[in-house]
Amino acid sequence: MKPAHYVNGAFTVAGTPFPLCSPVDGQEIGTVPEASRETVDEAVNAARAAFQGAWGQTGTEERCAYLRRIADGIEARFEEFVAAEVADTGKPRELAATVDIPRAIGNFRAYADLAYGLSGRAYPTTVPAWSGSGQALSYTVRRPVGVVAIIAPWNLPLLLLTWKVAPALAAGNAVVAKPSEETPSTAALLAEVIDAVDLPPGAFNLVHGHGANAAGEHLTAHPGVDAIAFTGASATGSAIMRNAAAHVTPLSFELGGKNPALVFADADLERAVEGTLLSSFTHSGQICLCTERVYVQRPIFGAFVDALAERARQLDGYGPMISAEHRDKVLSYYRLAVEEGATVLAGGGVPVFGDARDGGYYVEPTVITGLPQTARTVREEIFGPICHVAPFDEEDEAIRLANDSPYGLAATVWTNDLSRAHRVAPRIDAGIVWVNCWNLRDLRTPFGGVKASGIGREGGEHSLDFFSEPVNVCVKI
Ligand code: NAD
Ligand code: 6OD
Repeated sequence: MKPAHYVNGAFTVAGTPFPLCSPVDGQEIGTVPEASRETVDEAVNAARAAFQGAWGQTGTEERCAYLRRIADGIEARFEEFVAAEVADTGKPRELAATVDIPRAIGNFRAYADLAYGLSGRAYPTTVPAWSGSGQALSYTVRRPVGVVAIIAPWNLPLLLLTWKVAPALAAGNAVVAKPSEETPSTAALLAEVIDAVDLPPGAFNLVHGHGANAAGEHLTAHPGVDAIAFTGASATGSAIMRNAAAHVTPLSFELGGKNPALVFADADLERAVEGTLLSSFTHSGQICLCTERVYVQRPIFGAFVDALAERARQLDGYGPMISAEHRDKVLSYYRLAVEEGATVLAGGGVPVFGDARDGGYYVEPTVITGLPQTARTVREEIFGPICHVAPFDEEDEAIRLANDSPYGLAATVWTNDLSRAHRVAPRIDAGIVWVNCWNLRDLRTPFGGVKASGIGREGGEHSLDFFSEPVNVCVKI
């Protein structure tokens, strides 16, 4: 694999190449060009020219047609996209083929529909005597923000990139996108699809490379960027914010999480166990929405924790951590948990497969108990297949424990008591609360976090709001 930058409608591999390694066996599978500051400049300048030129002249209908053609183009190369996502991330093919790539296609179709269906507001206004009396009409139109920088992480590479690219283009912006250095391949394929649908040159640009002191930082600190949409770690968000402050660049941030699950004694036990297995271990815990803290009401604590640990021990076919560095971070938390006094009920180490995967970055699905709420393992985002299970007695206590976190992205509530579900959900510090389910995503709904988990909301009209500026026009009649 040799992913290329896409700048001003042309592919280039300018820049020092760095190796791309498979997380499955650690072997090199390709090289990626590191975009220099000059390449980033070219991309931003191309985006500006497109915004002021042909792309800026397009109407909503035309842009929505482009989005639909991009969706069709990904669909036509579906297997290639799936293979590239699996190669970069090591995730099970099933996940890429049922979530990542279909959702990327869905993002373009959803934003074509949403942008086409948008309407402005109008306010008939009575004109005061001092202004001449009579009537006026105030109405709101949207205009694109301009050149937007989009920075994506490695866990759901194409899904999360297109979740921003689709609304940004739909709203009429010109885009410079940077995927994670760990997972550049599906973004590079997306550039090929976009090239094939003849989007005006410069409307979409793609640069590859690292973050700090590299392409990501050159892009987000660039004075020619009018808005930044970023998904990644909270610490990276702080670094981007510092750079963005210099130009007061608007930000949309989807950041880290330490998501709680609350399991009440009235819940369907089996459903709660299977749901928690899914929410803690899907993609080996490398989804920002994954559960890392489980609070279970005391009467069912023993039965729940035994069943969850048993099911975690049975898991197979799971994927690796994205990199050796991330595997080492996750394993350092496995060790820390024990040092902090945890009881390990399942996993806690590195699996031995007896094949090429032993050269990869796997860790075991892990269930622990026995830590105080103050333990670092319970407070810090690990982003791996581990959850800590603790008991609680009262509903208020469960809510207090859930909210006792610097993060506030997502939460899951397991209960058969309808009143309890409605009572508890809005009291949790989170942007998304699932009741008796997890990661059920209607693309029209708001998505985002509170506290250190983010700034703003994406999803549905929220993304279109970020990627456009409302202008109020007041006409005296
Ligand atoms: P990361 O923050 O290390 O990297 C994300 C992206 O930012 C990459 O493209 C990287 O190159 C770039 N980057 C890094 N430093 C930068 C800098 N100083 N300036 C500009 N760009 C920079 O995150 P990651 O390791 O790729 O992803 C895992 C993290 O992302 C976890 O914390 C996870 O919770 C979070 N995440 C959040 C969401 C969400 O929707 N809230 C979704 C997925 C992942
Ligand atoms: O499904 C989505 O729309 C979405 N934004 C998922 C985010 C997952 C974070 O890792």
